[in-house]
Amino acid sequence: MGKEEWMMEVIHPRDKIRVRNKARIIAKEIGFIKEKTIEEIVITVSELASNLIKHAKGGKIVINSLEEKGKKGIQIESIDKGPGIDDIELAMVDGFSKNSGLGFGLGTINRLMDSFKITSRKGFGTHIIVKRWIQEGFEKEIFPLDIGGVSKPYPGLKVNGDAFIIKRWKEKILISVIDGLGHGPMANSASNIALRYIKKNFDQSLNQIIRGVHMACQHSRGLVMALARLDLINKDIFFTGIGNIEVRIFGNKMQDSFISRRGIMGRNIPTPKIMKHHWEPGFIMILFSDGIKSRWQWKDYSYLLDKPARFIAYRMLEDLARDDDDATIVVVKEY
Ligand SMILES: [Mn+2]
Repeated sequence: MGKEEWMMEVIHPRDKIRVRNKARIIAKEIGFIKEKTIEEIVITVSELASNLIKHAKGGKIVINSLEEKGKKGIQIESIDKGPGIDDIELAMVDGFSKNSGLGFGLGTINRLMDSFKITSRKGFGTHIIVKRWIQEGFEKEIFPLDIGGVSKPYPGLKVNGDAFIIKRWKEKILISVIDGLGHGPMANSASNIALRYIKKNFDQSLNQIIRGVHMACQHSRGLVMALARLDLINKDIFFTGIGNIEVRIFGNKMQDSFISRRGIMGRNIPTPKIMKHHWEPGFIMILFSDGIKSRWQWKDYSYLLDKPARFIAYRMLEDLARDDDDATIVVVKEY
């Protein structure tokens, strides 16, 4: 299988640059042509390397070329003897925002690759194997959307009162941005209740989710939240929300902005209003909490349109995060 194995120890942040560059070269040698695919392979390697540095005090990245029934592909392995992963299922939730905020979820790597295998034993380390094939025989999605978000806590704090979740299933995607009132541990525990509820009940109606989270967080400090459900077959977006999470859509010479009805989930909420929007080609949709300054224009960021959604979100967060709140931004665009 593995024709030309390449291995590197990854310990120091500078090693990341070397594995990124090497991954790009190997991907091209194997025959990957599409810049977008190569970029996704580089992102995957880069994130695996970051995880090794951050969570395992280093480890190994192994890259192999694959050949199977005339198909060619790349295999990337990450091997460490670190502390292992407590809750693989939780770590795999696509877009699950950890308290550390800027960590790329394993769910994202899972989505970028054709196959993903992880074994982890607490105290013994983690082994991840991912594969990506050239010219996959099927489209992974009916309507390929690139969705990425970042969230960071109030400057200087370790826990984040904001959170976001991106859940894909069948031909649907649910996105939620959550802001626990204030910041710090109480805000964090409020938004965790919402995350847990949504993780379990992502396929309920938007109304049911609002009501369910409202009930679930009665004894918390309270939170505000926005939900967007994308229907990938009809290309429709449905929104709802309570409180000031803003959703903006930019298209060719158009712009729309949605602000949810006032209220605090867990305390007092009005009947949620569901809004619908049809997704037109070239749209970009941005959801953000009030830790992001609201006075910005897409034209100042439109030069980033070709970059991955998460990269755009990261850039905007860097630019626009207020210094007195948790901040979250999620970007939705077409591939
Ligand atoms: Mn806030």
